[in-house]
Amino acid sequence: MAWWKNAVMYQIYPRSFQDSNGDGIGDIPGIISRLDHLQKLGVTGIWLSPVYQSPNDDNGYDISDYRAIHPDFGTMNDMDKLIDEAKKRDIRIIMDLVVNHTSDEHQWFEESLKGKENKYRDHYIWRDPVNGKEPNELVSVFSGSAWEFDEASGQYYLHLFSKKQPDLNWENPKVREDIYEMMNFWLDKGIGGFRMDVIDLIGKLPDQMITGNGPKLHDYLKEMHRETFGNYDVMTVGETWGVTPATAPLFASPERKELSMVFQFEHLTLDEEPGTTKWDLLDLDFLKLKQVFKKWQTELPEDTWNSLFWNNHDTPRIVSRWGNDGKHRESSAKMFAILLHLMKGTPYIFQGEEIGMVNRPISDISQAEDIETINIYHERMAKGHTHDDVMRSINAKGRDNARTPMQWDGSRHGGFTTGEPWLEVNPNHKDLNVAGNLDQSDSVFYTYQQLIQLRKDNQLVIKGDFNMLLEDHPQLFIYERAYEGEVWTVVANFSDEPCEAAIHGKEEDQTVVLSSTNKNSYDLTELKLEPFETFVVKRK
Ligand code: TEU
Ligand code: CA
Repeated sequence: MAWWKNAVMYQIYPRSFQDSNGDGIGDIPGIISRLDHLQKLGVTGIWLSPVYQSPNDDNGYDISDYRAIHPDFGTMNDMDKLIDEAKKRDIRIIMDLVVNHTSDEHQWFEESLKGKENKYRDHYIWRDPVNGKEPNELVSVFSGSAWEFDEASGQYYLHLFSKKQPDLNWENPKVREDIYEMMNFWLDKGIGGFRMDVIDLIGKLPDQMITGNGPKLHDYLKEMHRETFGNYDVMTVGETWGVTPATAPLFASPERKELSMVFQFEHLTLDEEPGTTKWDLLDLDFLKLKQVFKKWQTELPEDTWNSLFWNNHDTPRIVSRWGNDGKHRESSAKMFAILLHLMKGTPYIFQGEEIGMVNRPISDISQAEDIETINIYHERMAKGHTHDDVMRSINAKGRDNARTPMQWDGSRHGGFTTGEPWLEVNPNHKDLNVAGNLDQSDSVFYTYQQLIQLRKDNQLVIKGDFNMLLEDHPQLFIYERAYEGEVWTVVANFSDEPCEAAIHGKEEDQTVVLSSTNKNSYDLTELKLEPFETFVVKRK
């Protein structure tokens, strides 16, 4: 079986993981110094958010040199050492591949700007004005038009993200050739694969207002597989915001020879008003959440692998979002962990999730760092929203919530840096940190460690069938995994209220696999569950 089907991945946002030289910015030597933490947790792959040369307009997702390490993070020698030190601990490094766009400070774009005759002009997407204005209505994810006017040439260039992130023109075979050459440079270093940033956008046809899932998208991915990672024992995971169980096989069915798996986001869009943006807040519909997970666990073809995640560097911390970051912080953090890690697919842990880190609210936009947040604040204030209304949306969904520095111990700045951190460490680090988790035998950390070990020890977790129970129950999230005559029942009280229920007939030969409240027996005919209490029982 492919190694990545047995893997548990850990995402590192390098800027916020561990600073080693006191400049307040996380770096690669800092990551190397924390590999033993990851080995103790039991993860087998690290998805490393970008560490390449970048002006940091979008914190590294605006790359100006794909083959150079940003000096804030260290040197290429440090990068080679990280790959090597991780490998010694049976951990592979998955690089972040950001090829829908580059930075406007990339040499290709600097050439492209020199004029219509330049050989790099068509590395990007240039269009003439229409009636003296932007070529069409395409908008940027980071607010405003997706077209930026260039006085010198009298043309607009396309940027689906910030204006410092011009979109590459994937219809140009030279672009594809240059990208594949860069990918092979990294593959030859022995990396474990790629996470592919907004990869469903590379088939865009901007003149037809097509951005995601363009007609040539899969031709490009097949070509990429053939020209690069298909020749190595590596994994690839595509970030595909609009994917469904019907279209996921187009990316991830092995016979397609494209990707290993994709990130789907359907569960993480349930708390926004349909057809609007993440800033238009909606309470979570719990029954819809269960239906989305059931769909993704049961409707994918047998050969199409799934990814599993609650958090990443773009999303608010799940404990704050749908759990309880007050008195039930630990129990809700354990609930999310148990529910996700016993499902079918490769789980991804975002840094700090393993200790139940939570959002860090701000009161003024000057405390925000993320371009997306800053832009939406000004856009909404200009449209007449109140400060409190916009700050409520930002505190609920802003990306800085995920990016506050890792909380290693209760010392100043949480042990993240001896300097001044680039982004404030959550003040709760005094009581919420790795060191404290390691000293507490029933901590969130040990729940994650136990779940990762269960996955390693039980093929049922990898291969078992999935069946949801009590789908319409308003509080309980219950599913079963069955494999070779063994059945595991996972029961979660997905609420901050106690819950009483009968969910099964009397089972004699069941044993408790895991309990978030350390109980060693459960009577499924008369359950009395505490808020967020989650447990797993097995029977033959
Ligand atoms: O994210 C894709 C993306 O669109 C996110 O920005 C997300 O949709 C948005 O934050 C939700 O409001 C990828 C990277 O993960 C993200 O960090 C980058 O900013 C973006 O692409 C551009 O590279
Ligand atoms: Ca540093």
